[in-house]
Amino acid sequence: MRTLFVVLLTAVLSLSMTKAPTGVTRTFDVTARQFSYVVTPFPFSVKVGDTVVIHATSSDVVHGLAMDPYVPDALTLVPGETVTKTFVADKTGHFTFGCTNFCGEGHFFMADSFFVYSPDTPSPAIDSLAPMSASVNGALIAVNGRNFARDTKVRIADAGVPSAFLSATQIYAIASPHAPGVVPVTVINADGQFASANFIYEAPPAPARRRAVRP
Ligand SMILES: [Cu+2]
Repeated sequence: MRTLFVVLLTAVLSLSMTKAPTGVTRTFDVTARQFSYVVTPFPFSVKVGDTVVIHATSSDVVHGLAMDPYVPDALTLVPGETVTKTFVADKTGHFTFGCTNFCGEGHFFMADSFFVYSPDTPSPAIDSLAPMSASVNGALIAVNGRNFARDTKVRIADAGVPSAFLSATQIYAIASPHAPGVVPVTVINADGQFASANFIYEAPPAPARRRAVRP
């Protein structure tokens, strides 16, 4: 009994000295195509200690995927097949992954980024958008919030947009023309932490119908 207790105590002590796993699992789909990767959900970033599950495939030719140190043995991505890789993101940083299977003339530029952030670094937050909606022609939007930085990037409707950093609490971004609907506005800091808010593209008013005039 005492031995068991000592073993348990040792286990607890050694756990507390390493980066405690968060117990959170984050799953991402990665699709390779000539000559880039599409990652959903985006951004491809997790908190240190999270377990990461990648389901990877290709939509055209055979590609590869390797990332130091998390995917040391390159995955081979064959169209129509999905490979799964699971790891614990136990180091913070910005990690580059790239194609390891020659896939055409853009092969050597086929790379993307993965971020592991520390919960000790302040996360960006969005408090409001002004305006909160616009016509389908787009608009200049003030994104009001906290912990923005000069290298904070803005995405609207899942595409990067031009933006101007004014202060830690305000960034201007350009919402380009878009079909009517609700789209996410996402701010992403350099360490991969992000925040989103909804923006509305309003449908143009329906042409006024003539009312039947009763005699
Ligand atoms: Cu490739």
